[in-house]
Amino acid sequence: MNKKWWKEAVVYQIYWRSFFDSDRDGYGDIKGIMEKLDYIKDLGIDVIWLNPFYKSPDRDNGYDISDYYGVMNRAGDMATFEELIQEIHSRGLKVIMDLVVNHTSDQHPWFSESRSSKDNPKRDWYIWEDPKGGREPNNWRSYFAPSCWEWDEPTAQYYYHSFAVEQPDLNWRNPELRNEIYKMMRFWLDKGIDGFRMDVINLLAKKEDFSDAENPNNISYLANNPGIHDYLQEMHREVLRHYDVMTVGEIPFVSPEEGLLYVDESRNELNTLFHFQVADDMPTWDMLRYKEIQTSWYEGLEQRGWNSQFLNNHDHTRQVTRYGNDRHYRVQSAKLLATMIHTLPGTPYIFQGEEIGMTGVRFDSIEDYNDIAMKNKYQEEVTKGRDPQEVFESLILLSRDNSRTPMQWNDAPQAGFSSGEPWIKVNPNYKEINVEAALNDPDSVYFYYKKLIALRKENDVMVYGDYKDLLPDDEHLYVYSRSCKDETWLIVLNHCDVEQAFTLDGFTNRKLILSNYQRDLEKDEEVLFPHEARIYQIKK
Ligand code: TEU
Repeated sequence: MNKKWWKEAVVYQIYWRSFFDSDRDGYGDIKGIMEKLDYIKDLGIDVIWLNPFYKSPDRDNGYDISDYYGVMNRAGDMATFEELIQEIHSRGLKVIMDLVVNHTSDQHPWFSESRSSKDNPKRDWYIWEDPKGGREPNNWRSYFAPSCWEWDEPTAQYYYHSFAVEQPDLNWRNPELRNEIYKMMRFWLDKGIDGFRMDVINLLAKKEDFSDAENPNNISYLANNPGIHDYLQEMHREVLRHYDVMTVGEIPFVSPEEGLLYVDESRNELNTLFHFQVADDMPTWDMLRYKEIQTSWYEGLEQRGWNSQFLNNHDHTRQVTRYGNDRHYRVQSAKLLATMIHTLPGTPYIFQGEEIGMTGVRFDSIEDYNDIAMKNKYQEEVTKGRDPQEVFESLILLSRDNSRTPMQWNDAPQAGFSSGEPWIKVNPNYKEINVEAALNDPDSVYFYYKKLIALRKENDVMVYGDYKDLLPDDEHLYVYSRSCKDETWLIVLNHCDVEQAFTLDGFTNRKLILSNYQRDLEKDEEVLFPHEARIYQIKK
């Protein structure tokens, strides 16, 4: 496969509002990121992905943009952002920004114009429909609301929103709108950023026909509609091909066959993607399903398109809580999951705090939560007459706030995140789990990540090697190889709470390169401890 910097990179996601607060307003900020760049550089990171910091009423934490050319006051200002780009580049790092162009905020001036009258020149920049039989045009749900249609009194029509009511969808059929977006993309690229993480980019095209869905709860009708590839190819022609940048599309509801259409190198659309088969199919760990997903994506994209590897981000419960065992084997299972993500084919992502094994959270009441997805769902269910406590309990495990609590820097009040009142409570376990403690412990999750990242830099086989699952039917062990011309690596993972026997017969000329247990392998190499992970190099 063609070599590219973004294939070899390790990406670190900064959810800035929870990263480091430099001005005591309770929100992390751009200056705060600047103060921590050396920490990120030391870990071995190549690329930083910043969640959106454009001007926004902040109903959906920055994913509701009211001005694409401005910086949210909470985050800082444009001059500070420009300084941040310089500081990032001067350390040899790169930075990609979130691009949120499926929808704007309902406070965006474009939307104010669009809703003002049916003949406003921007009417067609959003999606408007007449009522049908006195109600919504169809039975579709949105991600965050019971209907994807919202009635707007001034012009007596409904507008379409894939997410919250406050996030009207843009109409990508309109060429003027598309050009306006391309102009905005060039504005940021010309400032020197190195690419985009593209929010729900496969939702841009809408169905031609708004007839009812058979099962409105399966909201995949919102995505992958005809026209989407034309828009992305146009975006590539108009903007992306003129810069050496990385693009990663957030692409829900796709199989590997559909995913390939977005990232096939010969199609000139996107470099790589986040698909959500793991997040959507696996509320908790499911080894057989996970292996199936990995194999089918490897085979589906092989030699033609590039995958991304992640188990959590700002929308998903932290991986050691959701997919590991944060109660009895937090450190070991955090290391095992890291081993897996950094040795599977694709670019690995680290979500801030993952590198110290931060966990999900369990607050006492719905009042302590901020997540609009969780709050809207809670309201919807309680309004139906369901027991509020029961509804609350059912929403805790997958609340997006699980990953949004402040970064735990040390054991000082507010975990050293802020000397003000944080916008969301800190996880009470910060006294034990924090960066300072990790840096003082050579066996910490942090130092394990550092080793893994360094290994990836030195060994192309981790990036470009062929992948083969050697035990597809085992429910606990995940054993696979990565191989290049004259080198094979063997990754052995025991993803469960009990020991497992394992034979290394057939792998004679082996050398252990990394493991998450300190023990004498000479004696009992063929027993795998709970959540044990090993990487071997096999010489021909
Ligand atoms: O998320 C979209 C989203 O909710 C899905 O990608 C979801 O995570 C996936 O289908 C798995 O179930 C993006 C942003 O990441 C999120 O924070 C925003 O709220 C949302 O778009 C709207 O902009």
